[in-house]
Amino acid sequence: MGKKILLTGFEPFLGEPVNPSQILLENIKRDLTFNDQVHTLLLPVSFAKAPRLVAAAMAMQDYDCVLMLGQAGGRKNICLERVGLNWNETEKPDEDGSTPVRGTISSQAPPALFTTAPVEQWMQILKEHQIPVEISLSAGGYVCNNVYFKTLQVLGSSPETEACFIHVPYLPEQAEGKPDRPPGMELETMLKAVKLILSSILQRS
Ligand code: PCA
Repeated sequence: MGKKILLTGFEPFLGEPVNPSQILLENIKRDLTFNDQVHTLLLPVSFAKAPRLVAAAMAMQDYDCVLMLGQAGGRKNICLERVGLNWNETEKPDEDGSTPVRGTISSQAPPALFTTAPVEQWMQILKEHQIPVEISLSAGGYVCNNVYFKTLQVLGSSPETEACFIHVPYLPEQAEGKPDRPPGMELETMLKAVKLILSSILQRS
């Protein structure tokens, strides 16, 4: 039986017209190479809804990997997130208008959960293709980290599934209008990175 991957991305948030992770998701969804084996799921930027939608998708099907994409404006590289922190810390509301209280996500869980995905190997593959990439030790304190942590928590009971969060920079057109001139990355480069990682997972025996 072929491997199955759940690929998630996010809707735009905090006034941005687009979210590169949504565009990446739509491109993969249209790509016949991945059609059968990669299921896509678009998430709202909501502390309440996003983790539940991922957990519900995981309960419907056994996935070999849950790969989550999100935008991290200001970063310059593709960031392979190693850690989901058991902590919410943000002053920015989500798209439901809700701002979580600063503090632990789950009192019964450890302070951090680590990915079991082979992020060093993925970094190497991307570097071989001259794609700017790094392993990051923080997915932030907002919705992405929250979903990542909760997904790793769900997976605690099924170690045969791996999960990893990948943050991507702004697209050049998002970066352009901003006063602090944050870095941008071409969609083509991001898409190549995601495809290389998907292919690497699907080819693994
Ligand atoms: N990035 C945000 C939430 C949605 C997204 O794409 C984050 O890094 O938390």
